[in-house]
Amino acid sequence: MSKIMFVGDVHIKGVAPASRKETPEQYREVISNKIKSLETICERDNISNVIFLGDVYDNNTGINDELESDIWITLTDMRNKGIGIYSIIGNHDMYYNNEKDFKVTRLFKAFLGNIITHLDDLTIDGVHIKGIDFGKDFIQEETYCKYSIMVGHCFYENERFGGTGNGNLTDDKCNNLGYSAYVLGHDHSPYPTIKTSGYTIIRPGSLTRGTSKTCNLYRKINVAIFDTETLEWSETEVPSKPGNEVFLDKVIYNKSQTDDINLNNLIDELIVKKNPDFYDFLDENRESAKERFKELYPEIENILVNHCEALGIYRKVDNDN
Ligand SMILES: [Mn+2]
Repeated sequence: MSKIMFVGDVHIKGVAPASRKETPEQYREVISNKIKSLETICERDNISNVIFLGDVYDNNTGINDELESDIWITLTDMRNKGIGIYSIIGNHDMYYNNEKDFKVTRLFKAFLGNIITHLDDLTIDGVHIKGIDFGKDFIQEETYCKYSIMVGHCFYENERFGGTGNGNLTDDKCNNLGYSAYVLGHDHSPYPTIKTSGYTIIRPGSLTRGTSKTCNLYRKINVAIFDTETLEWSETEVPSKPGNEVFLDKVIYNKSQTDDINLNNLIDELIVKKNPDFYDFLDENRESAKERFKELYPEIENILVNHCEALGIYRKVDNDN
């Protein structure tokens, strides 16, 4: 019998998100140390498998080679100690959500190099675990294991903020699919465990804090732990600095001003209608928006772009080469 750790979006990238204080070098150290913390927790708590919930990498923003090597060193060390490392594919593990080019991504190389195993079907101590990559059809549970877990990269009951189709798991779908538990990445906010008579929903939240939205200012970083013997879920904290030490002061200090921006209206106009020209709009209005929002602007653009990307709306890129 053993314990399995589930880790939310890591978003490995070469530079800090706009809202954070760190220099690129410092931020890379933060990420590298987070992965090392996972190793420490696995050893301390006798955890034999780690499953990433997708968006291990943030391919769109650029990754530093040295950082990637540091992470591979830690993950290889874990594998050498007998710890299994698995992941599904998130939208940011691809370039601009483009499945066709998955072969050039960091996660593909990690799969190929046997650093991370692509999670498809896995059975540990009689517990069936099914991985569903971003955007793929959910697959009905058909094994007769004592407990079954679907691992997905999608929202849960979040139609209001753009979760549609395979991007949104609903209670109806959970009932029909028939798993004992659903563990989801993609949504970076952590949520309390939801337990119905039929199933359990686990959303640990992202391992890194990309935006200084209120929940990130105050939250702790957790990973979810499943015990294959007791079939119980728990949370374990991953060491992190308090929000006010990692986010830029001006962002925190001016927090109340961001309330005036009315993101809901912006989102209604720009995103729910799935305006394909969102990025044109952003580019055309950047200068006037900077004048209006001053030093808050990078954070605002960050939130909007993250939101669009979470919904699968990406900046068009030239695919000539
Ligand atoms: Mn995602």
